[in-house]
Amino acid sequence: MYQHSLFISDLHLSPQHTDITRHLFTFLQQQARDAQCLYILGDLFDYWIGDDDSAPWLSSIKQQFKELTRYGTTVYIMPGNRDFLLGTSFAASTNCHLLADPTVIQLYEKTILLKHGDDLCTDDLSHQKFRSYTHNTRLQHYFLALPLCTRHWIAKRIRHASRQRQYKQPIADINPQAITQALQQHKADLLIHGHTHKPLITEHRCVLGTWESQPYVLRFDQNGAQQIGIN
Ligand SMILES: [Mn+2]
Repeated sequence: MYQHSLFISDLHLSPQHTDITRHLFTFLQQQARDAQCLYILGDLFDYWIGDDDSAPWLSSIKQQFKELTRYGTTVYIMPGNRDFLLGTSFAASTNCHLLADPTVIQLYEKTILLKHGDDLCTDDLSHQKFRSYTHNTRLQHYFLALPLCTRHWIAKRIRHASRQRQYKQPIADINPQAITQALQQHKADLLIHGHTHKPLITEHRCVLGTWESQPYVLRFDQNGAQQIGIN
């Protein structure tokens, strides 16, 4: 079998949506095992309060990722705007590799820029302001020092406010100029990102879909990118 890579993002896993976790496990136990690499481009989790969260529902997820790596698939995880606190302990416990946003990879002689995508929504000023707080390492340090229950409480409050905001105003789209600039800056042929929940495959841009309605998997091989279903 020739080699290929798979890309997913925006699963928004949570203990409430067990159907998405079930789809993920099916995928990790089947198609993902045949791939050379699996790239998760942000928002695997609906929110992440720190790698020390030992909630029982997380242990089977970690186990499934670890199991996949035993089959020889290399798994890369990029934190998104929801799970930006995913860290090295999570990576170690799952045998996955953390990916910085942005990351540039080479696949089949193409230079591919990987991003979550939220920082390309430059028209959404309130998100960019919020992002500057969440990426402040000192604030992250203070947050992670709080007791788990307090962190849960804060994360739920933020999620609630964000959902109410999205109800009034859907997730902003990427600024087209920001895409061109990012491609030029990284001398990349193709940008693959998630976040907007508006799947798209074009010559220079692939947008991954959210798993909230149904699983979305992008396969990339020597023939280029295509969406595949899960069994
Ligand atoms: Mn996102």
